[in-house]
Amino acid sequence: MTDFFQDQQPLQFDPDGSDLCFRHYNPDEILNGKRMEEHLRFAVAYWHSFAWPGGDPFGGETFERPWFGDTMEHARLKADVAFELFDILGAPYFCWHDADIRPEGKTFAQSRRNFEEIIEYFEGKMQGSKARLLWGTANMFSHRRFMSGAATNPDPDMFAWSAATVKLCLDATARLGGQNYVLWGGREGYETLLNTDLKRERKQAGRFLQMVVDYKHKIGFEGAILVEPKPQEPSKHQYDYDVATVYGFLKEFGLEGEVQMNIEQGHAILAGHSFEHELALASSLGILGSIDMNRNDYQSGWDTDQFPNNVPEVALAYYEVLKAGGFSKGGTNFDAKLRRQSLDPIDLIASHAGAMDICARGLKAAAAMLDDGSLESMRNERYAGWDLPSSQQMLAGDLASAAAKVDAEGFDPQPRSGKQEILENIVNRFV
Ligand code: XLS
Ligand code: NI
Ligand code: NI
Repeated sequence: MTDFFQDQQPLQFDPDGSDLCFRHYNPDEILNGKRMEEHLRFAVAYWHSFAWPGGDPFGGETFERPWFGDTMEHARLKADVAFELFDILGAPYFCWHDADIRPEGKTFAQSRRNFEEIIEYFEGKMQGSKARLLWGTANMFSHRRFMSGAATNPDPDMFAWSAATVKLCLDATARLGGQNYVLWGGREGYETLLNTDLKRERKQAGRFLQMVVDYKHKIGFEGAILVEPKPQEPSKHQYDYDVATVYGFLKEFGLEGEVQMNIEQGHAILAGHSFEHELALASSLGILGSIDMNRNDYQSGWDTDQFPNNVPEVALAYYEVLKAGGFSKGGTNFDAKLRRQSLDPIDLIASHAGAMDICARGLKAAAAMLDDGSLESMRNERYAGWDLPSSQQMLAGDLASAAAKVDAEGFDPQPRSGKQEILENIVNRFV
């Protein structure tokens, strides 16, 4: 036991309780036949909560954590505190990058030894905790060696380095029983087209992902491989721009049945979409895997990674998740960080607890909307004409036979209301 959280006891569900408790998140409450904990599958993100020092483009570290430093002792202390937070929150999952959990070595071999030692330490910690691994991933964007990309690097040696890194992280994810493995290509993009060969870089990225999928099958990893789209930041342009773009890429490389999406709220906003747009599209394409829950500041235009606090937005997101049948391997990862003035250990607990409550409220609203059925019945009614056998015949036929319909006597399609305001009023009854 460390003294970081000063004996803070696990948070309880208590709708009328004091400051530190859950008022809405009741893991055991049944919604649509499933416990709330199993619907939401919350994960704590190691990088924001334990590795991020509180810097911004104008200033450095504000957090002075006792585990900041580059020794294995620091890394173990970090893990001790992390598991204490998972237990205080009752978080069923956590997520990491290799670079969050181990000190960087002087060589690849040294980094690998550090990493494997920590993975073993995690195995021990997981025996005494209910926290499981939602996903692992490789940080192939922070170190300067990745500045020109990982798999898309103009230097083939960096492709090899990236292959070794992902292999290591995928092996560790499998060893810890991870539910998914995520690839987010922070540097897989360009800063200027003047030095970039788009055709080569796309092919390298496609081959790399095929190799990752082959390796997953080779080692018998049962988790899902997820790509996380983002349009820009840190690169000026990132290749995995949004769900639609990634789907086209997966099709080109024959991976659409193998790879799903990890969709992040803030990235959807950066791409000019709503979160529910990205979720609905992924669900309609059969590639909805998992979500990174956070929010951006709508005025600032970059990935501010704040904890969620908008119930109506979160409700519409979970509505799409529920309609898609809920998460199977995926979950709700808080890819969110404290504000840099939030220095106290209690801020780390309160931020997650509040976010878990917001998600619980959103999920309850979503389940109630689905249960009520008005939205779905109005949507179905709007398309009812397409359920007629003659309409389906038209779809199966050719252009000339579709065109022939208009020759029937009195054929005169009438516009009908889209009922947007009525639908919005319905949503507002639930959120
Ligand atoms: C950054 C991404 C990153 C991924 C994991 O914007 O959200 O944190 O989720 O590499
Ligand atoms: Ni992000
Ligand atoms: Ni993310």
